[in-house]
Amino acid sequence: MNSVNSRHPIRIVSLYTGLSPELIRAWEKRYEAVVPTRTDTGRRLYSDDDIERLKLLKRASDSGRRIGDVAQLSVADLTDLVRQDVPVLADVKAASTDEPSDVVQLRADMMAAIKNHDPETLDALLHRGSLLFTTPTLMEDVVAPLLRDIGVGTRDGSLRIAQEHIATAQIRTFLGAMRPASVEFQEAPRVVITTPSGQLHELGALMVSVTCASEGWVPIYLGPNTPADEIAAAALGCGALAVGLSITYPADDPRLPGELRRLRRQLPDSIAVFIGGAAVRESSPLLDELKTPFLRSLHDVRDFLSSLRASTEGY
Ligand code: B12
Repeated sequence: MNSVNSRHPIRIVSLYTGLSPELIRAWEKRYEAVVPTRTDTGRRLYSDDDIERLKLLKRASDSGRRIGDVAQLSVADLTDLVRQDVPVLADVKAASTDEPSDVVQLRADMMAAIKNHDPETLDALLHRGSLLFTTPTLMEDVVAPLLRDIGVGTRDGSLRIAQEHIATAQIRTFLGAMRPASVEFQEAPRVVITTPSGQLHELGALMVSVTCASEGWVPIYLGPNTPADEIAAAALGCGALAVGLSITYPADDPRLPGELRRLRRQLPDSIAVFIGGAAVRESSPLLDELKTPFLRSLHDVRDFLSSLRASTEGY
């Protein structure tokens, strides 16, 4: 490796790749996936090639590859593998609902901790998840299904409200602490994230924030239940390129269409608005009217942000 070219500290690498610093260090320690040069004081410095390699490893891991199986492949072999995996993965997902056993086990352990009224163990398991999986996988395959199971549990009586509250509070704290990686990076594009007035469920919005940060954006998180005028003022005030909204419940709030229209009216066309969440339907005339794409999942957020970035940066 060319040491002159090794100039990126781990926080910046985390920003570019969407991998947490902990996961990058764990992949180095366990598999020597990428071994950076060190400064005289022992700080890690990564080259552009290292970043490229880590991005490919992340794609392979997102496709379900075990990192130990791919860590030693050359960049050319990794590129081929990642290309092959895209159609294969789509077929596998269409054909089967089987989940990897480590995901299922982690969720089961988390649910056991919740049933034991044990937020510390839940927190430790969430951190373990952040070392095992990339951010979108942790959100889509672990945290979101866990929250759905919690919702089912409180409905069928297998979980008490207090257990749901323990879980929600811990997950909220965990997600809130996952976002700072990009905040120091002044040139990164900004995205304002919130839920509109009347929408009190905020974990979807927090997951969108974490996903944006893992894609190299700086999320400006406003918390839940924000009036349209305030969202618009925040977006204009911080020079955001986009506003992301999460809508969970209620789906039929009569104030909501007016709020969304009011927001869109106050923003210039250069600021994109994207909306998602359990209460948003694909063929909604309101989305068409607002010229807002329907995004189903956090994976869609990633694709949306990269196309937005490409269109605004002209590459
Ligand atoms: C935690 C929780 C609460 C907490 C919220 C705390 C907080 N700080 O957010 C509290 C206790 C306050 C609460 C209150 C209530 N809740 Co509640 N709650 C939940 C629970 C368990 C999790 C919600 C959550 O955060 N889900 C996780 C998110 C991440 O899931 P999601 O919205 O599906 O998001 C996914 C996608 O949609 C997408 N996504 C989300 N946002 C976005 C945004 C973009 C841009 C994109 C692209 C994608 C995207 O990504 C996620 C991952 O795949 C759900 C159960 C469930 N099934 O979700 C019930 C649930 C949402 N609650 C429900 C209800 C009924 C209530 C109450 C009315 C209960 C009551 N009787 O008081 C109140 C209503 C409060 C109010 N006025 O709004 C119902 C809603 C039923 C419905 N849809 O009609 C649910 C589904 C539980 C159930 N009964 O099955 N709740």
